[in-house]
Amino acid sequence: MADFFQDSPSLENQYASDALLRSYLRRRLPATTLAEIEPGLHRLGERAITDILALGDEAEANPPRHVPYDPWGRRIDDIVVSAAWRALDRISAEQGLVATAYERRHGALSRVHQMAKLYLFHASSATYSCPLAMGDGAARFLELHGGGNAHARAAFEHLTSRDPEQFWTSGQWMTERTGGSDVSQTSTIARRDDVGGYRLYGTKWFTSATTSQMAIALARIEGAPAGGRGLSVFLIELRDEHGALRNIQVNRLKDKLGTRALPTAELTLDGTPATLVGGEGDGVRKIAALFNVTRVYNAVAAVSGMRRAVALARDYATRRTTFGKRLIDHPLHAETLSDLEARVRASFLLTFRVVELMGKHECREATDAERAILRLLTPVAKLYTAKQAVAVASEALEAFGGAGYVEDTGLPRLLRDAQVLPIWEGTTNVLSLDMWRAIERTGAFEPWLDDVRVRLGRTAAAPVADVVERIARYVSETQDSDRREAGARRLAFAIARVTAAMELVELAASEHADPDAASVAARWLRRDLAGVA
Ligand code: MFK
Repeated sequence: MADFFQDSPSLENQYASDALLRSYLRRRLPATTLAEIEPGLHRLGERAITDILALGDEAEANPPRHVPYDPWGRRIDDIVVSAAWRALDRISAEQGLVATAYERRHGALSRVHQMAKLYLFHASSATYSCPLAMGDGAARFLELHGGGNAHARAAFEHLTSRDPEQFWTSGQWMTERTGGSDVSQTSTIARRDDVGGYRLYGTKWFTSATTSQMAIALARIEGAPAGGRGLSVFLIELRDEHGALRNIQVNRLKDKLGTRALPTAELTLDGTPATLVGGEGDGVRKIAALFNVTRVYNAVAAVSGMRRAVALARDYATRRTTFGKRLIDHPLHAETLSDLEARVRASFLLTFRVVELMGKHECREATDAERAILRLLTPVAKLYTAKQAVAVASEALEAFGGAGYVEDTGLPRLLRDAQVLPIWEGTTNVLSLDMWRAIERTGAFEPWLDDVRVRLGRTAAAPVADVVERIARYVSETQDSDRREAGARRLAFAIARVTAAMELVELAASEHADPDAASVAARWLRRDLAGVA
């Protein structure tokens, strides 16, 4: 019997081989800006398949460990992470994965630059993108609400530093045992101390990136009213000058389905010193500045993971022979891969539309209408891309047959790590309701509708026009709140698909389109818009 060994899939430079990313950047960035940043993206695209990938694999193979006591019985609650995890932190700082957004060297387009870097980094990073997401969200929160507070200013400088010795990431401590969705039930109490600060008492149930230097936490100042309005936002520096946790006990690390390199813990705060930021009360509204950033990271992470899964599946299809020809030459397999490619592209363009608006908003260049569209599309992009990420990862694993189900291929991780994306940072249903909140409280639907109609006037996309009018009728005719709630997810998906359709069609029609842009847009209009509203 002849020996047969299957070639393993391999990856090319993640920037050079990503035709969509490159055509998107050509279209969106002035030529001089692209010329300036492209060498860095190319280098990062190479590192994403060499040293960063190796570090991500090493961090995954050496997950964090909780060491509650030192050898002599003192409670220390050390969380030991791998050298690789620490190296990913250094690389994040040096690459300016957060700093790029705040230096604003390219004005509003700095967010596009930064998220393009994150997109290249995430899939190789064993989800180091999580501490970065929360650090970036914390930076944005402090930028908006920090005022003249010296702690807040110092923390902002650390979060946005490129110096690995100075760089901080942050936790985001909202979730308690009562749940991650209804944070208005937060039971952590803040008591005033005698030096003008606060001490926090309570249990935080799901704190990701617990090795970060700081955290942004919700707590209720003693005597404040119940509900979200009675909550305030606090900045915590986790360790004292000797490195000891400040009255924080690590109860245990979570044993999670995926993101295994990422330390996620249950904590008890027992008099933890904290700085009130942004004044008393309205904590949920204020911390939204943070979680609206992490939701965009979630979407970028989703498209990054999808891109990786499809890149591997596509490469494998050129190496694997079945029934007398390569997988890629079987029309049904090729059709399956094209379908996945369309979903990645739609998700990417939807996400980067949000990134563009976010950059404009942060640089105070967004119009009222653009701010409203940003408010609407942030939950929509998060929920839609997260669901796509799970579906695409699952289909990509299937494209490897049994190998996709075997751990040492590294492939099952794609699915395990995707599954967190619809869960954290707001589930699909919670975010669908957030979309309605944006429509009802911010009047965010009409600006979106007007924008799509204007763009439709410039582009031939009849199927989109038809769906848009059905969505408009649905929103104006659905007044009953139970019916609104029950249909929220379908509406969110419809808005996502239409927004993606516009982006796909416009990119295909532009001089910067890559060779696949037109066929992907046509596929989207023919197949993926059908029956959405
Ligand atoms: C790689 C990617 C990495 C990501 C890493 C993350 C790891 C971290 C793990 C976690 O921490 S997961 C925890 C995540 N938890 C959430 O995201 C919370 C999910 N739940 C919600 O989002 C709920 O919708 C919400 C808690 C906001 C509902 O709370 P309430 O108290 O019922 O909200 P309410 O009363 O409707 O709104 C309070 C105020 O906030 C209102 O403002 P006003 O008082 O001025 O009217 C709202 O308009 C405002 N608000 C709510 N959501 C907003 C918002 N403003 C802007 N944007 C939003 N999205």
